[in-house]
Amino acid sequence: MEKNALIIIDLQNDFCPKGALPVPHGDEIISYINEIMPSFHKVVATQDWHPENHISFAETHKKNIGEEIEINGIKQILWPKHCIQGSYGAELHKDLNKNGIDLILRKGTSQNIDSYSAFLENDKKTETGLHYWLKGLEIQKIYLCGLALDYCVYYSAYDAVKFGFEVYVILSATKGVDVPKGNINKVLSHMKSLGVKIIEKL
Ligand code: VGL
Ligand code: ZN
Repeated sequence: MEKNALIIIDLQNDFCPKGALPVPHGDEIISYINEIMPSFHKVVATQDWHPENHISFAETHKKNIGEEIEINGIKQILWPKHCIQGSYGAELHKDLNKNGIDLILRKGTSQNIDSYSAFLENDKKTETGLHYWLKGLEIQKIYLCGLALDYCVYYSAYDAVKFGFEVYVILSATKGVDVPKGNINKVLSHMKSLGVKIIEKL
């Protein structure tokens, strides 16, 4: 039988309502995620985990939130400070069932490069190592959920396809920010064109 894994992207306080970079209704997917966890051979949770003066923070550059800059040829949207290493905002949401998680992977830990994807940093070269772990366990199908659909979930799906996994995105277990407006529909069509299977529920 083919082995599958659930990858829960960035279900952290800062991406939930009242957080520093809130995804609308981000916390409403948690109970469903807890419910489906037992259906997978392995469950991975990622944590966006940035140093204080991370390159992705508007404050680091004394620029405005939402501006886009280019550093070493890599486009970077500037975000409010979020998911600072060791902070409350960086913790996984308290309602997420931690006992069901096999691996917690931290990303975006280097000062000078962001990492939306759970697989590759934003230079599209530096590996997090997650694909080795999954391949080492002979996992072929991966199911993505979590926050935010049009950023970290999307980039993770993109790379997962490139690494040769069969990739699913579970819509009722993810929420997006839709920034800029229309972004969610744009990434959904792009993922479909890449062969990602967009499903409503498990
Ligand atoms: C994310 C923006 C900045 C995400 C992380 O988890 O989608 N978005 N850092
Ligand atoms: Zn981030």
